[in-house]
Amino acid sequence: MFADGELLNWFCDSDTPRHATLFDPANQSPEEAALKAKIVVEVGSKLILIGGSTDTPSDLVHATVVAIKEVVDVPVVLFPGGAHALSPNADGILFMMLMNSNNPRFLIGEQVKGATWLYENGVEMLPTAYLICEPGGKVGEVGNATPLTSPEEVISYSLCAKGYGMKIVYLEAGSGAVHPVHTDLIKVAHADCLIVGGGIRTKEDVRNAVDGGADWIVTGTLVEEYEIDLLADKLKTLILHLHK
Ligand code: 1GP
Repeated sequence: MFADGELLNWFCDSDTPRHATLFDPANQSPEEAALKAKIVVEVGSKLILIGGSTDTPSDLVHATVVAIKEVVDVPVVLFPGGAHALSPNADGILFMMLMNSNNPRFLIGEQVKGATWLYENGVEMLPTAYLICEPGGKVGEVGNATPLTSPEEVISYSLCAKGYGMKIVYLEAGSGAVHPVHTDLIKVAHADCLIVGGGIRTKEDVRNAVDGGADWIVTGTLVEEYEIDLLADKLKTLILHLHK
């Protein structure tokens, strides 16, 4: 779909905020994920992210990527919990450093494990600073992160990411978080391309993130919670509020 290096340009180059849908392959069959992916793209989602907890095997991730790629015409990008949850058919990967982790495994360990495989399989790596913000949820616990709570911390971490040449910063409240990342944290982040996710459920949540400067809004739990017939309407409303 993209020549090498072009996915990053596409990812970062937009005048308007966009919506991404996250699927965790552990939470539904590849066929069900594909059915839902088709719908979310039809109502305006511009990117499919394929997540994966620390124990999701690569074959399930791969089957989900393959099934979804058959039915959508938007990029399908990995958003993995580690070097075990990869697929050569993905268009790219959020190649993340969980910068506020206290465990070297999430700072550099999993990345080193996966880098050669990704290079050899031509999966474009999108350099991404992954910052867990309060409340942080399960990913904060598993990733052994100290969630960011103050604008000063977000400024320091995002400038540090800039120094490393990372164009993408992902502010994460945690999947299913009780509340999304606070706007005060979003609006101070330094990033060419800012992703905000975790706990986004309402149009107000979407507006808060966009008004703070988000380029991408990610929702995951929502797609899993809604049955196929209600999903389109719910998501349509959220996507509409990206541009209000
Ligand atoms: C998690 O940001 C994503 O990594 C999505 O979060 O599941 O709460 O939508 P939700």
